[in-house]
Order: sequence, then C-alpha cells, then structure tokens
Amino acid sequence: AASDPDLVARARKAKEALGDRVFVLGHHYQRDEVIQFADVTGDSFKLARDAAARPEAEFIVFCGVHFMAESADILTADTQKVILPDLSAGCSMADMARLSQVEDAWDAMADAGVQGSVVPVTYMNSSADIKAFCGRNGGVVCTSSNADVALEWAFAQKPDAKILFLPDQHLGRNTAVLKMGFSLDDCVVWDPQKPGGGLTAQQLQDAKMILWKGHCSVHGRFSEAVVDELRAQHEDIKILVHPECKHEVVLKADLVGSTEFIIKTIEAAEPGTTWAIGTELNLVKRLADAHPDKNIVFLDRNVCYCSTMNRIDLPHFVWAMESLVAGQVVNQITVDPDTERDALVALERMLSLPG
Ligand code: CIZ
Ligand code: SF4
Repeated sequence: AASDPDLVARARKAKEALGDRVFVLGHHYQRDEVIQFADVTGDSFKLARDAAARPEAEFIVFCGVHFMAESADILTADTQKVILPDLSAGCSMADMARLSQVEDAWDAMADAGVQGSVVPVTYMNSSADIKAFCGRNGGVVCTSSNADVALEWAFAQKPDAKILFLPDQHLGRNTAVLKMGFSLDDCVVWDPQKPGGGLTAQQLQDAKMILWKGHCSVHGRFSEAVVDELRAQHEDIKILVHPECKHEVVLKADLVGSTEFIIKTIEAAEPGTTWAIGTELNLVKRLADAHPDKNIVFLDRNVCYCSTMNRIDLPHFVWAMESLVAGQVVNQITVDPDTERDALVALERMLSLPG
C-alpha cells in the first residue's frame, strides 16, 4: 500500500528539522513506508555498528525490534538516546530465553557436573540480560554471519568444551552440523518448559551442543514441502534461505546465509535467473522490486511478515520524530549499567573475533 502522503510530508519535515541531531536506522525487515526514511539499512549487527559510528547524533531512532535498540544503546555513548518508535516491537525468539530460565539451566548444568566445561554463546537476537549472562560466564555473542567463527572460538576456550547456544536452536544446529562437522547426535535441545530442560545428566554430559529451545516464528514456517513444490514448478530455481530456518529446509536449499548475504547474492545473480527466498517478506518484496530482471519468489504459500517488525509503521515513526522535534524524548530504550557492562564484554569478544 502507498504511504499516506500527509504522513510522508510530516516525517520528512520532522527529519529536516532535526538534521544531524537524529540518525535513523532501518532494519531490512522494516516496511517500505518506514525504510524510505532510514539513513542506513542493515541487519542487526551492521546497524549496531553503524549506530556506534555516529557519536554526534543525539538521537538514534531505531526502526527495528527491542533487542536491536538495546544493542545500539550498549554500543553507543551514554549521551546518545536510542528511540524505538513502538515499544511493543519485541521479538518472539528473544522472548523465548528469559534470564531466570537460563540461570536455572546453568544450575542444572552444575548439578550434572558439566557447568565448568560449558561456554554460553548467544545469538544477537536475545535480550541484553542474556548477552550480559554470556559476558559474565566466559561466553560470546554471535550473528548469523559469524556463528561458525564464534563457535570455533568457544570450543577453543576449554578442554572438553561444550556450547550452550541461545536462543535459536535452528541457527545453532545448522551451524554445528553444516559448518563445523558435528552430527545431529552431538546436539541436544534444552526445553525451558520442562523440568531439567527435559534432559538427563547423561545427555548433558554426552552433548557437544546444548541448543536452547527457541526459534523464529517467521523463519520457522518455511517447509520442505514448498521447496519440493517450487523445484517441481521451476526447473532451474535456486533456493536461498536464512539459517534461522529449520535444519531440514536448510538441507534442501542451495544457499544459506544472513540477510546481508541474501541481498548480496541477489545483487550478484544473473538476469533471468529464478530464486525462491526464505526470509522475512518485506525484504523479499523489496528485492523483487529492485531486481525486475530476476524472477524472485517467496518461499511460502502464505504471507509471512514479522508481526513485531511491522509494528513500526509510519504513524509511529512520525509520532516519535515529531515528539523529538517538540523536545520530548519518547520511547527511549536504556539498558541498566551493570547489564550494559557485562553485555559489552560479550559483544566486544564477538567484535574481536577473526574475520
Ligand atoms: O531474523 C532476524 O530478526 C534477523 C535476521 C535479524 C538480523 O538482522 O540479524
Ligand atoms: Fe524475531 Fe524472527 Fe521477527 Fe527476527 S524475524 S525479529 S527473529 S520474530
């Protein structure tokens, strides 16, 4: 749908009025109506780094979800204010790992006699307090582009190291099995809804990868059946998916990688080629619009936007921007100093990884 012209004009005016005082970040999964006002676009990792590279901006308006705004707050100066235009823009995956649940799991690992060898690794898509837990306990943050390097680092930290991977079981499993050569039998799933995670002490002792039972509600919907169907319909189709997809789907794909990888792959693709993409729909539609010479289809029969990404719409963006113009700082995301200090340890370990 076209954006409301009145709201577009108001957004433009507010942005002009704020000038260099504001820096607008737009995640690849944001709506077109919002992304048009972004100073930079990117995945969560690139946006966190871009935010840190603009120390002169008083306000960082983060068009994305809550954990991303937290990371921006952690990585920027205390004088900079990070604004999330709608506070209900969370992430169902990040919500699947709460600190109290992770601490219970950590205690159970002590009871099973394995805690001393466990290195916690959390995906960027987690709350600041989970990143802080990793920072306090010798662990690291990773993204979908460096998960293999982060796992290699983690395995090198201790003799007999095993990994507690939070909160996305699919990224953890796909990386361990497809990039590091582990078998599915080396991986167990910790279910926070079950006593003892649903695992015996023996299972914890034998595992190399303890995967937290979390997943992305958007990427988890792509199925093997649709991959088969599309292959039957288009002879030369290439299937390109994000590693948050289920292992069975990734096994059937031609290429797997982060959103930045997906974008670069499509940009480099030959005209006339056909692609089915398994990631969030706003990005897939934008890629299809930007590359009319390539045949780009969505890897699902149904629409599948990230509902929380979509909460950031033009009305919320205009409200946040006009509030800033009026001198009112709304929806500021702040991470408390202790959490920030420990989360920064885990983030800086990631930033110093090779590659
Ligand atoms: O699924 C997401 O939310 C992703 C891929 C985030 C990001 O940019 O890493
Ligand atoms: Fe969270 Fe998935 Fe939405 Fe990303 S796409 S913000 S992981 S629910």
